[in-house]
Amino acid sequence: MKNIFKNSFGLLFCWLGLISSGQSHISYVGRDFGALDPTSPQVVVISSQRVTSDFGWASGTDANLEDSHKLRAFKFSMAQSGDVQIRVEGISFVSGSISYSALTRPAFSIYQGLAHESPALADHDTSPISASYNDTTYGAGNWLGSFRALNDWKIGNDDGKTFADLSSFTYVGNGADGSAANYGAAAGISGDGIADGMVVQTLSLNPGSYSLFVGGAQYYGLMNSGGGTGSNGFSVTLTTIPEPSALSLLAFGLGGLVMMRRRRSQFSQSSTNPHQNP
Ligand SMILES: [Ca+2]
Ligand SMILES: [Ca+2]
Repeated sequence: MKNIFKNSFGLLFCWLGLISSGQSHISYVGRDFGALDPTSPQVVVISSQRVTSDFGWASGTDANLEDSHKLRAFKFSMAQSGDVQIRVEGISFVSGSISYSALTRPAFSIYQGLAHESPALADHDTSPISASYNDTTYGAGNWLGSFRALNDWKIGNDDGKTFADLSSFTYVGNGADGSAANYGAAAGISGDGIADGMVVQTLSLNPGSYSLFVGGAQYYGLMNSGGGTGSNGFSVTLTTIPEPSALSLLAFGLGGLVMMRRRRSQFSQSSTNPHQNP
């Protein structure tokens, strides 16, 4: 990780104020949270991000999927299992002479697995192997892209020859700003009920490598009026939530009992037998 410093609360902060490039194939460049240690408090922020629509995530909840270019991919790893809080917030920001408005209804999904990374070619929705897989899996032409917000999905690069060459994303969980009134009626959406431009969810994660996809949750805006496009800004914050394990609590409790008994026994020996150790 880069630019690491400790704040006054002793938490580890890593601020990557990186401006991502324009619409591109799946990439984690500038969007790598690094290795998270769920046994210690850690906060990692990646800000000044943007997506090209306000509906990309929500469109991935229905039967015809969505183009993954309408989302942003991030990655991180976990050496051991633990709880991680994911916070995605729409933010407006200025980069150079361009002003970006805030993503109005942010949402995210987390998957085990990573996309191809350099030096391999980047994965994208219309590579021959992606198209072949989507036609076979979802029905010929019945897909806008490869992204699925609430299920496993696969996508490949232009070098892919067989389905074994595809990158696999195994669905873990999601979080969405607002309610069904904005993100639609698909089953399994973890809405936060308050449409305020921010979503926070805590997920228990197993060890492994993870991809986090962020996009907009304005499903009915898309259905009714074609959806909002342009640049929609947001930031992502990952916070580890350490928990003392049941085992360490037990060990702590037993240790305390042993200490108390030892002290009690020393006290009773010294008070009842004052001349034993002259
Ligand atoms: Ca769709
Ligand atoms: Ca919210």
